[in-house]
Formats: sequence, C-alpha cells, structure tokens
Amino acid sequence: MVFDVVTIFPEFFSGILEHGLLKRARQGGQAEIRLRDLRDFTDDRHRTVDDRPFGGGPGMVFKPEPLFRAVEALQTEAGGAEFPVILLSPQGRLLTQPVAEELARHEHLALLCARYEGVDERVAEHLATDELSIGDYVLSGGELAAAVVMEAVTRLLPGVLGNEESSAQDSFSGGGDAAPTAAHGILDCPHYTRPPDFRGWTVPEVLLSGNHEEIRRWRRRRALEKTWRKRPDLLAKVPLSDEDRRFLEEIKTAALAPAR
Ligand code: 9D3
Repeated sequence: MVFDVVTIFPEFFSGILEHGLLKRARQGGQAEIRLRDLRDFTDDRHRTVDDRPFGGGPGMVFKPEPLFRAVEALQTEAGGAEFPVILLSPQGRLLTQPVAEELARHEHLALLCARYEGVDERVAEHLATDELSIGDYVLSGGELAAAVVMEAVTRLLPGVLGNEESSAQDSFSGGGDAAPTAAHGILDCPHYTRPPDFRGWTVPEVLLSGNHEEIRRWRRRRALEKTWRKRPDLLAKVPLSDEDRRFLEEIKTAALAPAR
C-alpha cells in the first residue's frame, strides 16, 4: 500500500512513522508512506496555501491551486493508474471498520490534510473522490485523522500483523471465519493476566479452570453483556446465535432482578 499524504506539516508524522505498526509495516515493505509538503506545490515567493473566504467571515481557507497541483503530480507519477483521493474533513463520511476494509483493498491512497476553516469547496467537489471524518469532534486539521486512517488500514494488510487472524478477532471486525472467542461486531470480553489476586480483586475462577468450553461460553456471555450495557446499538447489527439469544435473555433477567 502506498499512502501519499499531502500536508503543510510533514514533520507532524515523524513520531507515528517511527513507532509500532506503521514503522513495522514500512520496514516490512507492506506500506510506503510518502509525505508531500503542500507548499512545494505553490508558485509564489511566500509559498501561500491559504486565503480569506469569499463573503467574509473568520479564518482562512486552503486555496484550490496547490492541492490540485499536488494531486495532479501524484497522478502523473502513478502513470495513469487510478487511486482514491481522500479529503480528511469534518463533513466526510465516518471512518468505520468496513470503510477501513474497503480502503485496504486499494494499493494506493492519497490523503489530503487541511487546516484552518477547511478547503475551497471545489477541492471536495472536483478533486477528492472521497471525504472522510474520523468522528464527531473538532480537530485542528486533517493530519491526526490521516494518521488514524493509515493505522486502521495498514493493520489490515496481509503480512502486517504477526498473527494473520488477529485482526479478524478484533471488536469491530465483521468476523466471518473467526476463532471461537472472536466477537463478531460486538465488544470484546474482559481480559486478565497475572497476578490472579491483585489488591483483593480476583480473576474469574472459570479462566483458571482449564475448561475450554466453559471459558468460551463465559467469554461470549461477557462480550454480549458488555455490548448490551455499553453499546446496545451494535447488537442490532450483528447476527446472533440461539446461544447468544439465550445468554442475552439471562443477562437482561439478571439485570432486572431486584438486588440480593
Ligand atoms: C471550529 C471550526 N468549525 C467551525 C464550525 C469547523 C471546522 C473546520 C475545520 C472544524 C474542524 C476543522 C478541522 N478538522 C479537520 O480537518 C478534520 C476532522 C475533524 O475535525 N474531526 C473529525 N475528523 C476530521 S478529518 C479532518
């Protein structure tokens, strides 16, 4: 996967590129991240990327010319091969695991990061093929969002995770042929490690029992319970087995039962 990141802050990315998953994927050749300084695509002495909004109002807006020139340079480099041009913006569609999976099927993505009040609308309309937001909260620009997109996509690429299956077992994966403990679009079950007694808070007995069928049932029940309590919206979207429905009935009955 090649990511071309167009930004006025290429240095912003040095930290995340030098650690963890993105570092490993770059070293392993599964991901290449090319940082493109938007100011290199300006043609004035001051390397101007922004201007005041027509109609007045606060703040500045990214001018269209540098962004168009930057993307056109990438397209020339790609030798006619098409690739998505993704504008990170609060107006974009929400990044979700299915969206990350869809992006991971490409071999080249361009990520455009804006600052200030945003970009000239002609960029969104005539240059970007896609507009993505990472959530309903205000960031100062697209760089952090681009980093999130790269992390979410890269970990799905073949060969990036040591365990090829472990991404299929994550909380938000669609699942499919996941292991017995996999949560199909529901939240994960709780995890514990040593010591078995930490300040009087003990690890559930069943996990120490060695009974794998009982452990599987406990994990599934706790995953369903956590999802029902914290994210009931997810339960409406996932296929539930007969066992799941039985667990949920028991969970709801226990929750409604009077204390003691
Ligand atoms: C406070 C400014 N807002 C006026 C109502 C609009 C606004 C403009 C530009 C809000 C944020 C930004 C900069 N944000 C991004 O470029 C951005 C973003 C985000 O803020 N939240 C979630 N995802 C993304 S992706 C890009």
